[in-house]
Amino acid sequence: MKLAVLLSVVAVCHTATVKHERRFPDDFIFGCATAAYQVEGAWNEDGKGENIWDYLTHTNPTVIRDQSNGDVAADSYHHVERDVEMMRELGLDAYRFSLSWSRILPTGFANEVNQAGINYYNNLINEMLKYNIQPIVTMYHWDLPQRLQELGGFINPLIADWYEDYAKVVFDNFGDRVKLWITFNEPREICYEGYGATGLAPILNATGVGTYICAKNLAIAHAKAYHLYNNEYKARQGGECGITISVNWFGPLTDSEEDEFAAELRRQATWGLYAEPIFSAEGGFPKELAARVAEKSAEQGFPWSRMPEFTDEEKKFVRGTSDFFGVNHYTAFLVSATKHIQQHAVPSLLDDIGVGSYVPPEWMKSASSWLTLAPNSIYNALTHLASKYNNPVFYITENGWSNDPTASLEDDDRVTYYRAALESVLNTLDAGVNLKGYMTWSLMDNFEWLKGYTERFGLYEVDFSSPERTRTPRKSAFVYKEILRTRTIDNSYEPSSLIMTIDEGH
Ligand code: PNW
Repeated sequence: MKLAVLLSVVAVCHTATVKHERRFPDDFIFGCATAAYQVEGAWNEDGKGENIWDYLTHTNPTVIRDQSNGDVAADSYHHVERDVEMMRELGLDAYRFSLSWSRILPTGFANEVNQAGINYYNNLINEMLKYNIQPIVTMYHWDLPQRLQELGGFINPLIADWYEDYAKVVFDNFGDRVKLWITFNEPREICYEGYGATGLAPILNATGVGTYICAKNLAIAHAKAYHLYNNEYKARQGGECGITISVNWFGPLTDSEEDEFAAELRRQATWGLYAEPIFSAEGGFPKELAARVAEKSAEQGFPWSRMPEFTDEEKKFVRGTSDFFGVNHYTAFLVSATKHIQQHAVPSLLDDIGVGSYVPPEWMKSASSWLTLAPNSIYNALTHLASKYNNPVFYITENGWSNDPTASLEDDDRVTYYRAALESVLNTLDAGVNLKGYMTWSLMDNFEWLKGYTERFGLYEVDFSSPERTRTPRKSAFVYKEILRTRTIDNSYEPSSLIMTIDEGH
């Protein structure tokens, strides 16, 4: 017995001395993320107005895989205390959530402010601040007030003014306590999936046209909110304002010049379209992509390029308007100029670039068709962005893994994914990238857009059949908590049970 103890002590000391432990800096911000429509529920309570997801799910339920909706979702509107308790259990530094525009401005316009909506967010923010959990607030996560959609949504250039009016209400009400603002979550998903395809509301499917118009109007709306904050609030409130763009990694399938260029075109079409006007020195849309769309448009008989241009004045107004680069990162794809090419609608963004993409079968698969575990993809994406855009401050504002609703609480695949992702974060930090924080998607299971409740991303499982929407931590929650507590990744750590507690000081 004594010998066994001694041997295990020796073994522990031995591994501790030989293992070179890489640490996350003490001021590195760890958090979790959610979004209003996906968790809040209370879709028509206390004066909230209708938004495009209420409208889509109610009028066209068959487009949702399980015909569900976010009417109740995880019911976070009624569970502020429990949600903050989970943040304390995990020991989070920050929580990223989004504001529902139509909960705050039921008509979309700033003529009428819904005080009950303001109260809900005030309660949430104040409850978080009691425990030193920093609010990171997304001002728009895909839930446009339906009335504004009827006026054209992001196709109407007036969206920039409507958005600025909304931003003012938001800064006035919450800016005393919120120090990190994200104007928009994922312009690509708003503009491409929403306007250029059928992946998200309003499923407009204006292929080859809608995406580009939306991209320009959204950039200007973002810049208006940024300038408003910078000119009228920043000195007094002292926060930062930026944008979050989805940046998956697109590398070349081979090292041929053709594949390198194909990958570059794919990057420009997927995130350059949204990043370049804001983060590049020259401003405006990415050049090779703009040339390609102009050429294709001419071939197709359009009297103008389907991709609008920014005037010099607009370029100046938009460039440099982000205090940080928020990155939502999940996965990677390999891009080829000649292989894996598919047919696409004409005109469309994918037809414009005409490249193929490939996912090696050995990359671990999630419950989501687009999501695999790609090796070191955070490092690949962030080092690329850092060298392209002069190493701005970065936050990873989402990163996560989906599994099946029937999967066990012992979500080993998610644990594997998060450990690999966080190793890649450490590689990124070692390379000198100015990365300040990392947030998982998601704190809890939620309404996964057109996939309804069939794909689960939570560190906490939510029981959507219980009236209380009971939240239960998965194994990944314990592993994430241990990484935050120790600031290191210990691949051999196993939680002794799945019983969660709040550590002292949280
Ligand atoms: C994000 N991709 O969207 C969103 O911000 C969340 O609301 C969503 O629930 C989460 O990811 C999981 O899907 C993404 O194509 C959309 O790689 C598309 C991609 C990634 C994330």
